[in-house]
Amino acid sequence: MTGAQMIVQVLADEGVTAIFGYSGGAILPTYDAVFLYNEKQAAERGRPVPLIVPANEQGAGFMAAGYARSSGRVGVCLVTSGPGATNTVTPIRDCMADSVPIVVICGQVARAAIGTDAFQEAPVPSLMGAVAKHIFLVTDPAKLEATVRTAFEIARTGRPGPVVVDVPKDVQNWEGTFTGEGTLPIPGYRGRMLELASESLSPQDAARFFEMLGTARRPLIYAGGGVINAGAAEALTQFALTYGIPVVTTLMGIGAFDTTQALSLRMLGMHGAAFANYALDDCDFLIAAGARFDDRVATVPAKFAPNARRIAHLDIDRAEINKVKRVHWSHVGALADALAALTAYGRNAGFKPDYAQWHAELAELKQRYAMNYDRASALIQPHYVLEELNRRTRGEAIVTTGVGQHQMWAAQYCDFRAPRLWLTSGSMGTMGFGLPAAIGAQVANPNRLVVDVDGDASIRMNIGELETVTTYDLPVKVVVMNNFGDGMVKQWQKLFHKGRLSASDKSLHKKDFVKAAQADGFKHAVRLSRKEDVPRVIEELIGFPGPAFVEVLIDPDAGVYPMVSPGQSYDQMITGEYIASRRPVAIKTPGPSEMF
Ligand SMILES: Cc1ncc(C[n+]2csc(CCOP(=O)(O)OP(=O)(O)O)c2C)c(N)n1
Ligand SMILES: [Mg+2]
Repeated sequence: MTGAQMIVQVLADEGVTAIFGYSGGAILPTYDAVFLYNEKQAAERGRPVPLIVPANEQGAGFMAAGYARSSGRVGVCLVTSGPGATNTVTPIRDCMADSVPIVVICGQVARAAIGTDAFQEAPVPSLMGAVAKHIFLVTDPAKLEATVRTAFEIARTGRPGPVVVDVPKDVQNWEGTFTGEGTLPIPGYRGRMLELASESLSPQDAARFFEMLGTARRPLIYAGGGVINAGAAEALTQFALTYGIPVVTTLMGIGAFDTTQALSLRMLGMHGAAFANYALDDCDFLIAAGARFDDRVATVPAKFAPNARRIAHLDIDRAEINKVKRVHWSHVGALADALAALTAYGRNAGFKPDYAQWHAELAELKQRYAMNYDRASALIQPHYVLEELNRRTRGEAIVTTGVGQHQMWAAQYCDFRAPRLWLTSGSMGTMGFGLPAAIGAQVANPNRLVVDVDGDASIRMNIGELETVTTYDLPVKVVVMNNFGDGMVKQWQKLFHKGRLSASDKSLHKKDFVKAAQADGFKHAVRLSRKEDVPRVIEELIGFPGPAFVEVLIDPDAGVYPMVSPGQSYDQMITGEYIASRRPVAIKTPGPSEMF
């Protein structure tokens, strides 16, 4: 086999069902090998591995990410050297920051040309080394097969993340024997993984945990994306339901616990529900699971969970323990096992807490500080559109987003009954994520409803991928919330820059989104501009049997509330005009060091 054929065979052996990528000189041998592999599969009625070609490699990276986030399987991206590779830097960093497993295979110039500023040469190892979980430059062709296999192992194990394999063109053209097995010796990493696997929660640790839980009156689970990545949503749900412990999630943790459950308090943080943030303020025992106290949640670590006498933290990554907030109990290891062990320990010990008082307090918080918006407005409020969408999807659709206000409204107003349905760029907050992520998710889940709730500015970033949707006839539904600009930026400018809308207003921009979608082959592309049409237009969008697009002209001044400003504590949360507040607060302008 050639090196290129070995790469493709390992991808097939790893169960890869789609490759997202764009060809070019330095990766031509591997694209040819994909062609030959698929031709053979077709002839033998085997399983071809379809290639999905984006408009831009950034799109391919986010497609691989959408595939991985929605399925839990490793996404694969195949690109050429130089500009092909550098176009994937943003999705690679995005995957790293949100712990998403992808493998990116880049062509590289031939070994002899490396370092000569050859045509389409880029220093991929040093560029990607700074943003990926791991990077391999394959200089010894005899190690190519094992390297690609090892890339998958590293991407999916421990805290998942992106792995890059940089393969010089002459290594792809090299011929050798495919062994069908074997990985690289990576004793340090593998040793840590073995150690993690052996770290089961001891009865002593469980006993200490239940001592704390036993004295708590207001326990609260704070669940992050790690719960989803670890496949621990079911174990978390069992744990919460067994003892009646309410759950708040981070943006990344949405779906780790069914948002329609009575014990769900939805999302906390900068734009979390007021009742979630107040519950966090009130809790006396905080149980953090697969969450990392990031600055959009623990804005001021010292004032985060001020009444929690104890904090427990479960995570796969030891580096997260005590990183931001000092905790009193921690467990590093596989989350599902640890949560199941806690559930079992308490059951065996006959632990039957009574949190009725806490539940009553929370029910009141939920009612008094419920999400709300300007329902009487003649303009289309984005929240209303999302409520109508949610009525039809019933928490079972995959929803992707861009970044900005529309992302936060979707997080606040859509239900998610299971993990891996809510796909958003959390840590990096990358505009342009929504559309390609929806494509990847639809490829991984051909029979699911996939909706991209996007912003007018975010979708512009990867708008070329509209054509990718129709090229592959993917029934993705796109909802663009058009507020004629960078709404989230405008919101900050109104709050903190005296309303000077520097470079964020797009009301004079000329794009006709409907025509753009039509030009890219959408058979269903409409503009929604009247409030009374919202239910019908959403119904028609969801019901359309193929790619469908709607541009919604929303109230350009709609704001995202609640909002915890940088440098503020949860009790200083601004809830806006339509959500009640425990104590109405004047807006404080953050100092320069606190911005973003
Ligand atoms: C690639 C990238 N560039 C810049 C930003 C900074 N930013 C955050 S939100 C936002 C505005 C997004 O506008 P839009 O997509 O229309 O969403 P809206 O807030 O209007 O709903 C910007 C510019 C970003 N998050 N990502
Ligand atoms: Mg906008």
